[in-house]
Amino acid sequence: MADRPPLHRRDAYTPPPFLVDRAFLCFELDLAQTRVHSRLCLRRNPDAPVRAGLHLDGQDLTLEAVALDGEPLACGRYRYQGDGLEIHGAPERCELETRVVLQPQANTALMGLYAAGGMLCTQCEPEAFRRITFFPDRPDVLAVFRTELIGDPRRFPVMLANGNPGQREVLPDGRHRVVWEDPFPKPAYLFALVAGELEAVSAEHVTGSGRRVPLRLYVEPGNGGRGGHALDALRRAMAWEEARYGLEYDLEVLDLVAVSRYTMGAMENKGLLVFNDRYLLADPATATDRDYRDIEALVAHEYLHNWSGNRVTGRDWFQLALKEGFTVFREQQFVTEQGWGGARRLEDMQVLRRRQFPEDAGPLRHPVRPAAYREIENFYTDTVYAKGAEIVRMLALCLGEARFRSGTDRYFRDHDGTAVTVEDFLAALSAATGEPLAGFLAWYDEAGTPELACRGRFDAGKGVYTLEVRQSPPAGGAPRPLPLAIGLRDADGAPLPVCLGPGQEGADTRVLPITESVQEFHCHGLDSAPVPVLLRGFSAPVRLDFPYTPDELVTLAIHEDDACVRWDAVQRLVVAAVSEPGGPRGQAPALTALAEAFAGILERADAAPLVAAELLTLPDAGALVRESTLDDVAAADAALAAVARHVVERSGAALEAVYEACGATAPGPPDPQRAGRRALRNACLARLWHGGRAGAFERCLEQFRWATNMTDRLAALGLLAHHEGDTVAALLAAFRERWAGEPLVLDQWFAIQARSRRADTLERVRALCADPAFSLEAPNRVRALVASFATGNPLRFHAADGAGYRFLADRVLALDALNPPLAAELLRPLTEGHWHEAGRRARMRAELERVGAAPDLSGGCAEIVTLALKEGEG
Ligand code: B3K
Ligand code: ZN
Repeated sequence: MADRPPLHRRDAYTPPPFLVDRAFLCFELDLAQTRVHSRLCLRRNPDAPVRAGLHLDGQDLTLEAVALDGEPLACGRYRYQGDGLEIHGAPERCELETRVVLQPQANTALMGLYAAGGMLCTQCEPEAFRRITFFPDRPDVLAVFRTELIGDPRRFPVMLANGNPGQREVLPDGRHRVVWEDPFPKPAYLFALVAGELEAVSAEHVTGSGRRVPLRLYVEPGNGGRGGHALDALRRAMAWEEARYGLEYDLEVLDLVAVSRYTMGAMENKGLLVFNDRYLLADPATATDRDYRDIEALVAHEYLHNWSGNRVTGRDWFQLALKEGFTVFREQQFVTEQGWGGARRLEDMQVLRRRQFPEDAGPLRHPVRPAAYREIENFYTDTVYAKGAEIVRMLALCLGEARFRSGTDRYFRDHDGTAVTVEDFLAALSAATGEPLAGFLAWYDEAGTPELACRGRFDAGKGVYTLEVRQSPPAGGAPRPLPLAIGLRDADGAPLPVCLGPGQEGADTRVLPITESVQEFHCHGLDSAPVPVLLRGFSAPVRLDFPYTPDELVTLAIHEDDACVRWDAVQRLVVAAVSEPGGPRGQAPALTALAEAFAGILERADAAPLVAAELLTLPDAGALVRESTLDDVAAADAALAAVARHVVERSGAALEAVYEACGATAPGPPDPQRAGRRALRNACLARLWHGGRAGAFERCLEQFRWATNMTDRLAALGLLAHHEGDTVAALLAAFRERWAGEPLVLDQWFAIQARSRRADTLERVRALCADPAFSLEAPNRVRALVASFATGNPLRFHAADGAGYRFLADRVLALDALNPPLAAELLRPLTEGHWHEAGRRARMRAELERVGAAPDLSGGCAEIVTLALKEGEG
């Protein structure tokens, strides 16, 4: 294994020795060789306790010249090695000029400045500005940037950077020059530039205070027609933030750019949001409902970062959740309030339960605010993002809407233009509300998922139902504060008021403040023992233990209004059904109850079709292995198949009826109703297919042939692709030919085949790796094929002989030389051995060891291998 990167510790923070007041950058753009001139106005930081020397981060830069206060520096006055530039004897205030050369076209890591097709773009978060020029590349150094771009007008007719557009001119040599001024101090990770032949789609937002802000979305020529949905979402997000948080956009223009070669989803650079084109461009012919929804959410997310992240940023990367958790929470609020309601909250819960809880229980677990890291790229995780958002949600729920808003007002006002910590955030909320919130620090600083064990007892004489709540914090820590939202229902599912004191007014939902290890709550005025509805709206990210009977779960699954509670009830029934003694056939009560729940869900599916679609979707074998006592994927898959058959035996006709009733829907951007009908229809189709309903294959064929939109077409093709034979082979070939010119659709073609249940899928995936349309240099394609196989096909990825693991490890090794962050992401499924029986566990471990032994392994992959192997030893 290569040398591991050093360990960074949160408690070792020291303020930067030098600050940068102004940064003047000039780029002479060229795909092969870009020259960067930088002039930094530096000054010693009066708040730095130690008088350390001047060090600027820099990586893989070809240094051509360096000057201090106008004088070229002799060799002995500076040292450029490995991680940056050391200036000896720098005065208290100085101007440092450097000139470096970059090779964007050779940059396959897609960090820093790189070429994507014919255009140039940047990605700097977290630590890639140092691949562009020398700079104190840490988020607590905020500078005012002026960026000058010079380029050939034929190759780079459009040249964008952060801030407001300034002077523009044609130079005597024919190149053109554009100046961008960003008046807001920002850390280097928010720097961006984009240049190329791009087409703009424009719109406008008029802010609450009456400023007209032109919005421009830049795409490759010909793609202009696909930007409408993103621009519409952007305008809604801008208006929403003004109304909900009282915050306006602050620059004269706002630009968004779609890039086809982009490792992540998007980036919130100040005034210049850059997106993976998959999350920006959509038209009714090629995009699925999922695509439309992802675009709406991500455009809002990046926009909302302008305040939660840009105007107020984090002091160091340990505080990443300060901007990400808060922004994900605000994105969730926005999407929910755009009409997606409970369906979005259910998705949030699924991310926690399906991805974050396992992460928090595995070898890569870490606190929302880690105590230490080696490679910060490895910490853009569900824990930081999704659990980080849950903490903010709990704070908002505990404080109530108005008080939470007064707290966020205070936070943005007091910390505008600075880099702060989680403590500062909690202190601002506390100061504005008078509420002590320090207890929430444990949520940020301790890993693991707390468990709430609830027990109820009914005193028929008094008509009182007592709920006892016991909290077990992970690793035996102190109890954490959390809001437990509860309701009550009678045995038929009718809602009962919750009265927490004799004679008190009842409410449908009450939020119980949990602060101790054991607490009791008394619900008064009841005639009979109620069914408790616990954790409504998934009010806290905890595991819930309650001894529900199968009948009670059926009641909740069918009659409860809250999507999260309903989904939880169905999952409990599924886990119970596959674990029942004697297998899932026969007189098994959980299985019978599950079938009854499905029948009831289908009956009232109309009311919330998106939610119903989720309720009717069974977990896959991988999720089941994590959530039940089964540890053999093949056995879990077989158990699920048996459950699916039983459900279809009981509800086949109802599934067909709902399928037909949803009917074919017109194409077009999905509103919740239209998307709901399509999702429900496709969930029914999947159930019929998995449950072996006669005629299901033909129904899939029919839907595929006559689909008017990509959502229905891909749903059908995804099921058909499980089949061998000429009919399906011909369909797949025709689909590929029809959509060959649409990379985003072609990604789906790769993904569908990677997820196929066919016994020869791994062989076919290997063959697809050699397809001319596949490239390890295209992140979207790599995810479509390799990640879809490793995370979307548990049955074949976890083949007992370990061939799936070997395949993944080989791809990781090949990719690591090109794009280390993506390689580290792909490696993660190999760290999940602890869920599996000994054979698979050993095979995963062997592959991890093989990856770990690679001589030039990146620091990111090395960190993951080390953590996973260390855990296995224990
Ligand atoms: N802040 C970026 C993520 C950067 C990831 C670097 N590997 C996008 C976002 O969360 O909005
Ligand atoms: Zn973000």
